[in-house]
Amino acid sequence: MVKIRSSEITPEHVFLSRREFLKSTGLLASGSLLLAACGGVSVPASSTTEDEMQPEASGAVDELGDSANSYVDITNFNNFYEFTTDKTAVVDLVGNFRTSPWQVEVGGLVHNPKVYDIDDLLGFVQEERVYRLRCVEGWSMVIPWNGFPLARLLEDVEPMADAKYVRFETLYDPDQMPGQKSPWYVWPYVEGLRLDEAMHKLTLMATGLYGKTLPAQNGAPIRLVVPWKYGFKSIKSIVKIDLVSEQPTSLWMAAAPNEYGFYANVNPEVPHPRWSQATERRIGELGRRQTLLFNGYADEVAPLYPDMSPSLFF
Ligand SMILES: Nc1nc2c(c(=O)[nH]1)N[C@H]1C(S)=C(S)[C@@H](COP(=O)(O)O)O[C@H]1N2
Ligand SMILES: [Mo]
Repeated sequence: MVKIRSSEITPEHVFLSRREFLKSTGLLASGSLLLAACGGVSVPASSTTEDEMQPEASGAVDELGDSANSYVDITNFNNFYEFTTDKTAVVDLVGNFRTSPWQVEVGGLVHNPKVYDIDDLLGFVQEERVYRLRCVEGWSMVIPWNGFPLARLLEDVEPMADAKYVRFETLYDPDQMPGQKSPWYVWPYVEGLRLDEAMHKLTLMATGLYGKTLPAQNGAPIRLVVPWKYGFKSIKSIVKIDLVSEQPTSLWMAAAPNEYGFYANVNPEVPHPRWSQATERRIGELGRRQTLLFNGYADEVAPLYPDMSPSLFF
């Protein structure tokens, strides 16, 4: 598995720990140096060999020609704060997570509210989508998901005319998800999309990866994938989906409103308040690559955003 020095990644949660520390030491103003110091620094040799980095299903590439990350990479380096904020330890904590039975309740402003068993959702025609995932922390992967367009599910429940947004909720079960005992966040994890974003053909409900059942650490049994937005929008282990008239408040908006907004569309020219978004570290690669507008999906999604207002990019 690819070893990543923690100094190369700025965790989304540092504002709750390191930030308080920096404030108290008067170092906050130079906080951006934390990441800047990592750029261009050579990466020490690790035990990873080229062989280990080959994707498991050979030939999985995204539409830009980039190879998929390996199954090992994708399942051993995760953000799933319900378990832990330590990306390399999530995999060790999900062993007893129960993903069956599982139901997803879809309601709110719809004509046809329904409670779906996971098997009902696996009954939607499943496709493979090889997508880039760009975390706001500055790392990325290419992941071959299996799943179905969220649009199919929304069509099934028939949104009402006044439904403007979709609100998603992760399971709340602190006994199974020890991270939910952390007082720093308002649980459960919540995310949201505008209805037209949710209906977009790229917006996926993922139920698997590499043709296998979705691993718990990647959001089993079903999670959202919105490839042109920062990874935190792609909410895991969903139990509830509501069509609503007002813009939902996500977990990250509530935790740090000055750092995380509703849209979170990827834009290399709009820095996070504490670090640049111009480049990213593709897991498994040395050095950094340029981040692309809308994470490389501008041709598909630009029509959603005719005004390109700054509020779309944080
Ligand atoms: N419920 C929930 N969903 C979540 C997260 C989380 O902590 N909890 N982390 C998000 C973040 S920050 C990222 S980058 C992606 C990571 O997905 P992966 O672990 O499958 O690569 O999941 C997102 N979805
Ligand atoms: Mo992330």
